[in-house]
Amino acid sequence: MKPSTALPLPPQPAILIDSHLDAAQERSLADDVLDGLTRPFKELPPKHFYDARGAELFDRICDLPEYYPTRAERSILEQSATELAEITGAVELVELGSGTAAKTRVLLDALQAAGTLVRYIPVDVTESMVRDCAAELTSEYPGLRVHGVIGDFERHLHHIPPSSGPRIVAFLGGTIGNFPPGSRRRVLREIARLLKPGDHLLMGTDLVKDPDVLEAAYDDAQGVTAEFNRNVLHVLNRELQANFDPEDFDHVALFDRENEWIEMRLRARREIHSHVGDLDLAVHFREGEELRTEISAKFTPARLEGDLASADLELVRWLTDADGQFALTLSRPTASL
Ligand code: AVJ
Repeated sequence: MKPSTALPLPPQPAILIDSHLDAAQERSLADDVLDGLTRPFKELPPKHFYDARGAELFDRICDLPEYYPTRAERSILEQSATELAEITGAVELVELGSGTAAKTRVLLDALQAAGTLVRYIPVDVTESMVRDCAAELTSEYPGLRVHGVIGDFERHLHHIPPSSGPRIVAFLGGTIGNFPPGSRRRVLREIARLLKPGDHLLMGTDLVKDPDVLEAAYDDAQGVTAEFNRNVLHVLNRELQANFDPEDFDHVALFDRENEWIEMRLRARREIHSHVGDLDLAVHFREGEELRTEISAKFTPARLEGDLASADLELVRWLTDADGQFALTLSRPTASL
């Protein structure tokens, strides 16, 4: 072989991590509490479930017999990963809300086998998750570069590094369903801005089905989801010096048939006078009064196509599991006229 005359390039570090968490993140909890707990119908956004304990409870939910979405989505990925790698030819995978990246490995394996994989870009608010998965994946996939972004996908998408070739942006698990319809379209439009021609969005969404099946998935027999729901009160107690007794609240999960979404609520078992220390805020619950903690929208193909179209995305593949419970969609920027 002819000796190269080019100067050796500085070695690319296998792992890069950017953190965008700052005081503004704590501010967001305080603002959401101030806003949400003083409304006529009390409400908190679901993103505050996920402290270390909440993330662990969510992992346990994923293993529950009643909670089918995780298993269904994984089975679709296992079925289709090779085809997805072929269609996209992706050199990099951006994953929004990457968590433990458990299902991600199925995709990385397929991209690795196709010989295109260069870089993985996990985006998550939980710093330890991003760092641990970067360390694990660089050792499991020799040559893989990981550029982790510690941040909130509602606020920090513009910090995602520019693409270095065909990219898949993955938004798995059905998390898009946490946004009510208007915000959902705004979030999708922002995500679509990460895509250039030739890039793809791979998104998981739970599907409309028998309400009994849906309600059981959010109200399991072991009470893990109830604990997950009450965890938001533990977060308020710790982060904002509140004095809620989580056991004063019942877990409620119901399917809203008109809106086709699951709602989780915490219902006061008795009249409650509590206090949020850091905000010097008095919070009153009547007996039976409810705090809405999550909506989880369930989709039909038509709803999903409408949402994608509003973000100038067109469907490339609609993939479901054998029981038709969950959908994984591959879409791409609509070719401009
Ligand atoms: C992580 C938002 C997809 O909505 O199914 C699980 C969260 N809440 N059980 C969902 C959740 C209750 C989950 N997502």
